[in-house]
Amino acid sequence: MKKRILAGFALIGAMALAATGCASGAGGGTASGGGGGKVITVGFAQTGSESGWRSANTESMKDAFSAKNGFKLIFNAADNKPENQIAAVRSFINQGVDAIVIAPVVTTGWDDVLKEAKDAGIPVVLEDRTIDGSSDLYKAWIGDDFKKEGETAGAWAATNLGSKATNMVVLEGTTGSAPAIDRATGFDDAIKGTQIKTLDSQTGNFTRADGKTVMEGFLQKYGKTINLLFAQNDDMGLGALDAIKAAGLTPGKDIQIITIDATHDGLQAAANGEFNYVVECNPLLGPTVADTVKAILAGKDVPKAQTATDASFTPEQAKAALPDRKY
Ligand code: GYE
Repeated sequence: MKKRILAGFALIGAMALAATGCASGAGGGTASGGGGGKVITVGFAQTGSESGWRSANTESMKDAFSAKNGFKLIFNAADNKPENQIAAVRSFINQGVDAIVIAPVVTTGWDDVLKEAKDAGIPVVLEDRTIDGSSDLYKAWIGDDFKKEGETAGAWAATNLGSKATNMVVLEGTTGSAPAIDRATGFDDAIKGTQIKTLDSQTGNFTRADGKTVMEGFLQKYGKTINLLFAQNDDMGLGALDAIKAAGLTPGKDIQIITIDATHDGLQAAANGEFNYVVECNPLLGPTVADTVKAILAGKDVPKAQTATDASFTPEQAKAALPDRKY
């Protein structure tokens, strides 16, 4: 059991996670759902449904927080609006849930509502995205290393394009979200001192539709001078493919493309030669989040941060990985 929980995760922090894996075995906690085989009620405040990554993450969470595993899940998708998400968390507090899990849309604005949860004695676990502010306000975070993903993407650009004059455009994720901030930092660090110049960088909100629209604008403005697109997720890159083709250019050749997520559709675009490099971001966080919630409610110590390990794919590697791709 322990091995399954930890597979693919690097534990940061000295405390080992001792989870039990079945609801009836999670006894010992004082929270109502923490023991004695009682159903554990969990409110999950998801960002929305902006991308293929998000669909895979929602599915993983719903599977892990299933009735079979001893949970009652109250699911909310905030349509990527911070105010909706905070309202959802407040409603979970009012309903007196046993635990709250949040995939924070943005990093800021969390202090008040997280204090309210703490005062109500409801533990909060963050999944996927991180927040700014005191780490006393939540018990644990489980997610991916966005800065490292950006660095991996930028290192590929630096190695393959950095020694010749290269004009890059960037499609950013949701403004103020941890992955948009940290992927940009990681990428920029990695291309420092190279000949890659950023012509423009705008948000495409992690969606295909906005990725296409913003890329159309870039193409109108900069035309054939663009050599490189860094899309901070697959979906924006996939939307941009339509814009690039409509402009009579060949994606992957006239404009090299780097994306992050490595969903099935992203890897397919790489296998087709349209994406040149794809960095993985593992969305299958549900089992680790569910086991962490159970451990907290059972009064056990849990690591403050658990980070998934992420691979990266050239077109050849994407071709090889596709048949077994789970999302
Ligand atoms: O990369 C993007 C999604 O927070 C890591 O959010 C996640 C990001 C992911 O919409 O596709």
